[in-house]
Amino acid sequence: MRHRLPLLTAFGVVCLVAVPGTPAAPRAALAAARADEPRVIEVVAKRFTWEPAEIQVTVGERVRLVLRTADGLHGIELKKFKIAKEIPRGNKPVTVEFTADEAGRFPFLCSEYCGDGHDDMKGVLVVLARDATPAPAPAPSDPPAPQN
Ligand SMILES: [Cu+2]
Repeated sequence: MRHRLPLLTAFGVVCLVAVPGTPAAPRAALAAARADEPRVIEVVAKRFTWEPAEIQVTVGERVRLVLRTADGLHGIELKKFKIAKEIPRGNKPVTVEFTADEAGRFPFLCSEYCGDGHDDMKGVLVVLARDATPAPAPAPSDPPAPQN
């Protein structure tokens, strides 16, 4: 009966090898994280404009605005998405994040008085409906059915 032990050991090794490898879960999680990454848009506030003054995103998109001032203190106010944030002097940007969950044109303005042109310091966030973006040409359909 001594010869049985090596046989059992061999059987065990085969079983271990036959167990399927770990599923690609980490890879899937990484892909999901990438899909959640916000669209990052850099915006510069300066007397008395926004650059860019028009920001375009697509409805449903997660948006991160990285805001910087080119001169003194400004602030962004985008009521539609409940955004109000000071943009302090200096090179350090401030960020705001939101989900553009409704299509339309939404004005934003400067919330900190910055001089004579302050009231003209307006921008607009354009949230495009999904079907408003140019779609790729449709793939050629199946050949027409034979006519009888
Ligand atoms: Cu201002």
